[in-house]
Amino acid sequence: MTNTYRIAVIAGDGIGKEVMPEGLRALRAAADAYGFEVDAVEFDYASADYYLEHGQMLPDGWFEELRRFDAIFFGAVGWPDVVPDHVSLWGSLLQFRRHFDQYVNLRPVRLLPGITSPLAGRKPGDVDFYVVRENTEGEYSSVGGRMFEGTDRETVIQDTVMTRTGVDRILKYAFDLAQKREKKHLTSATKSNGISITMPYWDERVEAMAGRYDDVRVDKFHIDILCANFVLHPDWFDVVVASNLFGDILSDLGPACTGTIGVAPSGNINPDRTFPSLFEPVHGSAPDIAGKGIANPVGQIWSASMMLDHLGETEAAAGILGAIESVLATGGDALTRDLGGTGTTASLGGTIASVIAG
Ligand code: GGG
Repeated sequence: MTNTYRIAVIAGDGIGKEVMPEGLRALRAAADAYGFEVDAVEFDYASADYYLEHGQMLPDGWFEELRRFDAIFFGAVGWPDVVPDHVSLWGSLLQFRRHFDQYVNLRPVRLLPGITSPLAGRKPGDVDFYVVRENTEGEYSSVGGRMFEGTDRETVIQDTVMTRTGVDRILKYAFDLAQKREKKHLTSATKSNGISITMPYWDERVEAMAGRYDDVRVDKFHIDILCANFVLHPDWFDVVVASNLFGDILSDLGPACTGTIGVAPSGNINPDRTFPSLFEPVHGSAPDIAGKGIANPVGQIWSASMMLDHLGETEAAAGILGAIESVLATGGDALTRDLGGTGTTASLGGTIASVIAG
């Protein structure tokens, strides 16, 4: 019997609307080539256009509507000329992550063939690691407030929230991942000298978890020197686990060190599968290049590969990644400008889809 996957498609804002058609083209090419079906339903919410019309980012019934899907395929959110960035993010993507308990944000960092790393002398294979970002709490809390607004005593407070359940479950995911990999090496990021309550707590939980994984080598770094080491020694890393904010920063820095953030994918994963997981490129809506048709679609296409892997279509997932690698390695006119080519979003997406089709 042929498997059919129900996918909720939300392109969002800016270049999300341009890279999403290429993600779908790759997904459909993989479905034809590997023998499964995709039932993709597109939604216009989680976008500035929807906000302009409705005064909110999501309709009231979004949770019941989206929970019935096997996965959510997402583009990008943010159009600050229309909606302040914190309103659009908290009104959409962060609701999905929290209500669907997508507590793992898994972000591969890999130097792909054909891409010149800005780091001298690095070649594919030298840089191949995962950032595992805590995705439901931490610094991304809405706990806090403003007082004495408009006076000299104006005061602004925002708390970081770490729960034992929240910290332990992301550490367990990261340790399990490290244990499955060849290097079996886990790096934990904190800033426990300066942030003296939550970050030492994270370190304590790392120590406790490490006791259950004798075969995993553990390093702990402060975030500042860790950023320096991403640039100086990206080959040191295997699985890097970090809080919500630090993980977000590291997962932009990592792909930048591998040439372009345009290729970076991510999975917002609910490992317990109680709700759908969400797959999206790491990049945002990029208002500076939106509407020009030049955005790199690889992050969206690679996210389709991660989504299929999560759904159990591992051959198709590998097929998409293989097609990305072979097109990038061959180079040529189809590549977008950030990859040194002269191509468009559609030319690169079309070339990758035709390789997937075989
Ligand atoms: N496709 C990812 C996206 O739209 N990101 C917008 C953004 O600012 N995200 C912040 C975050 O991932 O925490």
